[in-house]
Amino acid sequence: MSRLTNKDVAAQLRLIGDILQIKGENRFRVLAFHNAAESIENLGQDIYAIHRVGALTEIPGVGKSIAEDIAQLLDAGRIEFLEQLKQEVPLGVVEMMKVPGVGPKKAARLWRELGVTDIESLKAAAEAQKLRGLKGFGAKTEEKILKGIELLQSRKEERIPLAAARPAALEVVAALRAILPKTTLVQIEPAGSVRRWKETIGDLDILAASPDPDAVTQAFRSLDLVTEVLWSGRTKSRVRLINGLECDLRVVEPRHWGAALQYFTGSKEHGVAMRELALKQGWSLNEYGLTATGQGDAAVGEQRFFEREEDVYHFLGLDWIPPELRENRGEIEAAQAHRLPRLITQADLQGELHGHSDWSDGRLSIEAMAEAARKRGYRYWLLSDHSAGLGMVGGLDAARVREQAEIVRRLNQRWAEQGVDFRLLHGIEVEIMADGRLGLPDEILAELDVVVASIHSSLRQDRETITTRCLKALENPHVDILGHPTGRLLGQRPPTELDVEVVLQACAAYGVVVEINANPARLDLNDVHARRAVELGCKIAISTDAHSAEDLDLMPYGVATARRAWLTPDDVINTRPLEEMLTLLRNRR
Ligand code: DGT
Ligand code: CA
Ligand code: CA
Ligand code: ZN
Repeated sequence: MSRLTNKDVAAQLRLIGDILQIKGENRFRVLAFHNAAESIENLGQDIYAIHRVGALTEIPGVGKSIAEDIAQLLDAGRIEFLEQLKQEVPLGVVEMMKVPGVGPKKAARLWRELGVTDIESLKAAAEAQKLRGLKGFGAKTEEKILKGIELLQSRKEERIPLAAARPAALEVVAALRAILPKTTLVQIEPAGSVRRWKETIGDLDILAASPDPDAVTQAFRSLDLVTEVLWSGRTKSRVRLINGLECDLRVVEPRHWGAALQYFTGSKEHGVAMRELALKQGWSLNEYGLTATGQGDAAVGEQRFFEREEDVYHFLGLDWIPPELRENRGEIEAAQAHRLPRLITQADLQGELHGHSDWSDGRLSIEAMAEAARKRGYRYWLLSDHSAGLGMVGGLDAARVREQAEIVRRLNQRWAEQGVDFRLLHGIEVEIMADGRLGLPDEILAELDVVVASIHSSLRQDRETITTRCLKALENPHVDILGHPTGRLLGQRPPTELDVEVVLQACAAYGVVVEINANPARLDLNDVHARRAVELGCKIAISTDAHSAEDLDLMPYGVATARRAWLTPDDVINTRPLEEMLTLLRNRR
């Protein structure tokens, strides 16, 4: 039997309460289960440890009979009473209570009188206008329920791009820091998928440490950024923000900060693996700390708390694991062997290798873009406007490319005379046309410092056609970098059918560098593909594909994707000084 968390136990008790509610049982009996669930979820201790010393009834809200249910669950993996209840009421009926506008009474009647057993059949019944036949239900109720189902289903699927979610989380954190003194708000950080820099976000999770949780929760609920308080207790609350995102806040005592941050950063899979590792060492790990199980050296029930997250990892014999790696993709084993990669950081980058000016679809002049890149500390920047052959207005033909070359030459000359350590590289983002030919002839490509090739047109070709098309382009010895390989736009356009594995193998064989496009709408390659690319022997370029000065500030999203792909500075060519980078490109085949 797998070990349950406090949260799992709470969920089972809550389910009992929910079923009793549908059965129309006494309100206080229902409340007893719901309160016990709440109390166990907020417990500062592992429930197994409490059970072992026979102290379940000492948990607030847990009486003798509920304690027996919990004991059954912990010892035998199931609660008899709940098993019986499940025979009586289908779980789908309980699920129906999640639909806004459907409470226990309605759910029970829909089930008993219409034979509706889950959300899907409820939807079908409402669409067939069968609800209005029931006493007390009208066309209005029907409509409301259908809307509720739609809302529920859209909410479930909707994930927000990180670039929309992350600033909101930081804003909440900053707003609370501004209101509360440091003595009240000892710590506060975004946790969950935002801290892991996952490319899309389900909801925001913010963790705070405070000796006065009420004050923090109060302040949180009354922020201007909050439109609706969805749920609020003393240490936990959930709100909707003005941008529509839902945001959880959890407040813990400062001595629990380390374990809580570890827990709420996730991912769930990483957390599960960490708990298994702790158990092997005789400790039960939860969001409060470690409790000795008695299987190791420490005495049963002995506890360890950690003010710093690093110390949780260190205590278990691991190096601290950067949040971007916490997806249970081998990071725990690597941390145990002290073999975690030295992940790339923004500071490692010396320049960028993909960007646009107003010669194609960028907003600024060549000089202004180059100056913007220089201001951000880069030593080089690749001007790579679109080529003709893309069916796009302003795509550059051979003559325009040569005109640009002259401008680039003059700018570089000026910086050299002024002793400025910056070099504007001249390149192109050449279109890989539908048949795999490139948008400009070879003799022009040969004149450029760096050639980025990418696909923007005929994106719906089938797998074989688009893969062959891409492979043909990669064979061209002038192609240095494959830009945003899959063409996806997060939340707007799916990736092309491209066979990424085959294309990455070709890139490795030809020495074509693969791009991580840092624009948060793209993040293309994604983390998984980028990791695979390096495994196959490819080098990576991380670039923002900037069309304006502000776009250059999107680089952290690209760096995060690279970090989630386990990349070191050595895997990325634009960490190299200019000459070394160019030599690498020249000698690659
Ligand atoms: P999201 O919101 O879908 O983008 O992804 P997360 O990772 O932010 O997930 P969320 O918001 O459900 O939970 C936040 C963190 O809390 C999660 O990363 C780990 C922790 N957590 C939540 N539920 C569980 C659970 O059932 N087991 C474990 N081990 N951890 C959990
Ligand atoms: Ca979340
Ligand atoms: Ca959450
Ligand atoms: Zn571009």
